[in-house]
Amino acid sequence: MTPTELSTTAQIRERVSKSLRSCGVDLAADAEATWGSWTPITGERLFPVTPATDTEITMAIARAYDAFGVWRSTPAPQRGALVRRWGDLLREHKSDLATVVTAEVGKISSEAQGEVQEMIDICDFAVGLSRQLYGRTMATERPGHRLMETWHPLGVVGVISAFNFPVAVWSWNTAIALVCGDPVVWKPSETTPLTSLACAALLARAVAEVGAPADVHQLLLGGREVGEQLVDDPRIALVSATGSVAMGQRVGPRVAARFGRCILELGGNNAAVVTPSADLDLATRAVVFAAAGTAGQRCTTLRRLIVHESVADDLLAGITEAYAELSIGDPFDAATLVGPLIGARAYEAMLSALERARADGGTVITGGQRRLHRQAPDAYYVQPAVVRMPDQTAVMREETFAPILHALTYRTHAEAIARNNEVTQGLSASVFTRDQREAEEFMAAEGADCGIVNVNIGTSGAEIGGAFGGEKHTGGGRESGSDAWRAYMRRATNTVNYSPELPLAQGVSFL
Ligand code: UN1
Repeated sequence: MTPTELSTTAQIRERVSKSLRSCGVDLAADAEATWGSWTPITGERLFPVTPATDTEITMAIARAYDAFGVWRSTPAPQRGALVRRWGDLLREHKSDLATVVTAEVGKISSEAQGEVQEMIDICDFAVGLSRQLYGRTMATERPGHRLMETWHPLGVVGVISAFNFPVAVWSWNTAIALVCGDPVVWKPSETTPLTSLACAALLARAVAEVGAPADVHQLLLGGREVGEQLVDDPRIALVSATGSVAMGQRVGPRVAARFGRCILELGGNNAAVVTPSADLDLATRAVVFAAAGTAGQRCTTLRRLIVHESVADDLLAGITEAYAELSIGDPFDAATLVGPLIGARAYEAMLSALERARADGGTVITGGQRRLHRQAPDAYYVQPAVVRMPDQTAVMREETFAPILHALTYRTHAEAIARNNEVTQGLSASVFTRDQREAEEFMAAEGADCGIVNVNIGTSGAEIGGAFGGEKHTGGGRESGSDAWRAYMRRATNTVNYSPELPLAQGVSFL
């Protein structure tokens, strides 16, 4: 498609500063800072911001830890009242936040709005949850006894979030942690400082308005050193980290060594199986959104297409046709479907993955070219690519955070499931079929080994009501809906004897 004119950096700055002011962020104080925010739309600098110093990091953790003392004894429905107010403010500032997300991440407006909607939705969920932090009462083997469990706040939660979902993932953790009675210390991606300032300002306003402890949420801008302090500090009871497998491999053992808890949301390398009975039109649309949407930069992005040999040519022809129609350009333009990659490294990773795929005998059937580089030499727009692969080679087993869809053919359903499962990552998988037997097999114990398994929808775009996360090298963590809240609380098993006797469990006799 013909590329549109890009917004200028000055225009983006103007939009961002208007949105930030509306959210209550005043950037003036940071005017001299050397660190800062960039926009992938033009590849140019937006605004300088100041990272936290070591002392500020330590003090923020200490303040959150002190706030825990008050927050854990605040009744959960009152904690929910904070999240309700925060959700109202998010509704009011939905387009402000979406503007900053688009500016810093390059996500198209509709997806940026959708991401803010995830925040609003998780707030609604968490408000309801604040009256439903249920424990069970179990049958006890002893007369005159009661056996039950209670759920208590856990402690301070450290949230380390990634650039690609700079607000949603933080809000899943924060809304749930807050109703569970846990203060939050947030280290956002270095790529999205302005987005996080806007989010933190709105939450701070809600905190002040409802009279919650002022230190219940702390934002720490900075690089790796911030994350490392959160990982090593014993006052951080739970580290919830989203990022690469390599990051998780560093974080997991360090937190475990001090017996802290971790929720890890790491890489995905998600596949869709398209069977002979699939509705090919529907599958094509779903595949194109899942593979090319967000410029291939979701952890749930579809990266592997496992298609039955009898429908492969038809399906790939349809996908290629749809790819040719994708408008690539300014994510602020309502007609754009694919915005820029986050930066040069993502582009280089895409080029090198395509080269490796070719060397393995793959054929690039569409895409891979850079776009708009004359207009914006420091920005990285690409034509999403589809590569037909002869086999699931090494490059296809790795996650490349760019819009490359690798396509393979299969013959039997069992083979398709085996292909889905033979990578190390286990986040999300889909099957497109009208055959109930195939759909059920794909979701069964011997089926897809991922945390999210879908039928007739793509691998991305999960709703907040379900638990979000994946198996194997994806890290095993679960966030967001269902009973993911339990990871943010500690369970106490209580046995109460209301009889005058002292019967011992397992029939043991003593004294
Ligand atoms: C991520 O890419 O880190 O399911 C999160 C989805 C979104 C969240 C993705 N709701 O695609």
